[in-house]
Amino acid sequence: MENFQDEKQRDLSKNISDGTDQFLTTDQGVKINDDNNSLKAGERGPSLLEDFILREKITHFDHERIPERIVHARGSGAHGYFEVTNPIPELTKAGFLQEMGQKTPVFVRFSTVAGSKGSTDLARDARGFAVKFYTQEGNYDLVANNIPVFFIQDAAKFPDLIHAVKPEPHNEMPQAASAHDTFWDFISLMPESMHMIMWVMSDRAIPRSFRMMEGFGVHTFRLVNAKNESVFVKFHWKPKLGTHGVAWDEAQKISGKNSDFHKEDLWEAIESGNFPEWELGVQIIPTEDEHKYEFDLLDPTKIVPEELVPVTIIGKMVLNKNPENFFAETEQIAFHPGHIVPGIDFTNDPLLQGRLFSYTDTQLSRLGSPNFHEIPINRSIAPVHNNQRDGHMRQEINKGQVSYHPNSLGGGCPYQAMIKDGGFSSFNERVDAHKVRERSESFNDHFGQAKLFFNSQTDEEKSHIVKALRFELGKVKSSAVRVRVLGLLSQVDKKLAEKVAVGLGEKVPASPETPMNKGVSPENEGGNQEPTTSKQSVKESAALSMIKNPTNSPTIETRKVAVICTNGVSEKAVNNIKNALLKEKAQASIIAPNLGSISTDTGGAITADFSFLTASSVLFDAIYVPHGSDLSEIADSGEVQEFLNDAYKHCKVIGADGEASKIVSNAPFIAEITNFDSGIVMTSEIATAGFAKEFINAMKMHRFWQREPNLYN
Ligand code: HDD
Repeated sequence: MENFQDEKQRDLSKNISDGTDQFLTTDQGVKINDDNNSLKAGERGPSLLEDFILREKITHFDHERIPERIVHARGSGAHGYFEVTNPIPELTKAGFLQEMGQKTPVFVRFSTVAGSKGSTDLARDARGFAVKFYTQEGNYDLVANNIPVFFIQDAAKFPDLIHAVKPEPHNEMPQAASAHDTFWDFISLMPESMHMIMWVMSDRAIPRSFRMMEGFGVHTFRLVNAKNESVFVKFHWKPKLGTHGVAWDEAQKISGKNSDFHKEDLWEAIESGNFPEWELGVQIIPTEDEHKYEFDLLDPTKIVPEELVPVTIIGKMVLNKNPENFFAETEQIAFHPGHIVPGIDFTNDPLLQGRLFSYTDTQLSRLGSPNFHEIPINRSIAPVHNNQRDGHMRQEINKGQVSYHPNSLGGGCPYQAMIKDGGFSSFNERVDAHKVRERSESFNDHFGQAKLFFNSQTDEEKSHIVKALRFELGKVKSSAVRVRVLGLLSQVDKKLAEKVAVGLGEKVPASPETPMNKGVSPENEGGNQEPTTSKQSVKESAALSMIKNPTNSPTIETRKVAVICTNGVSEKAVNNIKNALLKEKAQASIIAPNLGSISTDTGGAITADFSFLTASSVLFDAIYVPHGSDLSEIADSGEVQEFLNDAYKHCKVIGADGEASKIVSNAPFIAEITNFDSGIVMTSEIATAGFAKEFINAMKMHRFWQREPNLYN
């Protein structure tokens, strides 16, 4: 079909309702004459039951809420398209991956995991990265996270994991936080979680933006080609803007200043035409290599290091349209790892197998009916015909006498599709085994890749992990739990455990306490579940570090700079930086003591975007104080000091030129700094191109983490 990219928008347009220039009506289409007063017996009398307008309005209101998702309740969504840049027909028959330049509409929902719908975007947490591809062969969902591994190996533990991380049941605290006893109690007894723990304690768990996150399908899936040959595959999304995080202190402050920080960032980027973009990569593992590695491909707590199997880019995804309506689209979208199309198939990963049950099941209580596939955002673009019938809120009007197969009365319709006609057939993997409630011994290495991850981090990143663990475990009241976790950490890296222990005032146990000799289920009679650490064939992997990540290209596209201005500011200096930033597709916002206009040195006026009351350093990537801005005019408030102080503390670029450079250098805490790093850009000259260039080059470094004391040293 021509321009298939827009097919989902055409499909959705059938349901879009626009009240512009229309009368207000009841749900039955009756025009309403008075929407302000209920019907009463006399103007001061009681309301009348017969007031169908009042009853309808209030009844609808009373039932507006639906249950939030049990996990991933808080999300932000966007429309876009996926484009093939490197077709792989030799590997898969999936129709949407066959031709160069082929475009498929998508809807993406990003989410936090643990928090409620109204919680903060900046919680320390994994992020959901779920993509629905509306392909011509039906919907394909890649229900991914921004972390390539998971806490647990078997879906049987998922309810326990989520119960442990959610607010504690007796007092419903804390919200959107893993820093509490039940979470760490569970983790301390689940050595298999150690690899994922390393990731969630890293800055991956506090992204700068959804647009600056990687995405991972986690499980090993299968691709199947037209000859019914299969390979294993791991999916990767690589963001065009690089993978970046914020500082933990900053994350906590953002949560107070703007808990919609990520939601707003995504929305504004799309509204301003800065369409977020990711490449889709695949790691292909031939079937014969299934047992080649020191880890099991079916174990979702393991990655396949890129050094062993490189990532091949096959396409890109661009998000170019915000939803019309949050509830109708972002809230009602229903993802499911079981929504696959011919050419893609599952593996026996026990976590994936359990997910295949859970997702449809949860929609039944969340969306209330097996007809959730008919909701516009969930509706397939490919035609849907089957003998599923009726149920709450059924939209489709199925014609005819028959609703069963096989039938003769309906001419055998709808009929089954041959494989050559695109009929789905599962990959005919041979399975010959005893029924057992056991875990494979090949899943026992719980520390090898946790070590690999930790060893792949820079010193600054290791220090952040120490700090995160000190924070998280520092909130845990039970000393026994803290010590058990230290025992597990010591299996990953002894020094890491010791450094964390210092912050907790605890001692690392000489030998790990409970779980080491017992495994996941001590009572289990079958199988050896003794945790092990396999020798890793890859010792370090740059792709695991956000700082060393080879895909991070130096760009400041869409980054935000706070330009601090007071009356008398140099117009030339402001325009110099604004224009230079614009060329790099970054943005400058004017922050002033008050909203309204500021007079410039040339008698002109600049409009303030924010006042100090409505802005904060944590909402920006860098700060610039232009020549002519007289901070002493506003210094009393302490707000400017806080602005600069936070920017420094969060390792951001601070720039000032002309007279402002003297004022900033003399600011109390900056005056104490003995060694300026290249993130502090000061010059006594005014508005030079060289200054703007230096400022922008510093911003391209993202952060100057070396400013912080290193807790791992
Ligand atoms: Fe899940 C939602 C990702 C394991 C059960 N999951 C959900 C979403 C994402 C993931 C991104 C939000 C989708 C949306 O935006 O609507 N989940 C994952 C990943 C996992 C994973 C990457 C491990 C590799 N999940 C997992 C397990 C189970 C579930 C093991 C259950 C056995 N997940 C659910 C769920 C949710 C869900 C309860 C809640 C809302 C929903 O499905 O639609 O069924």
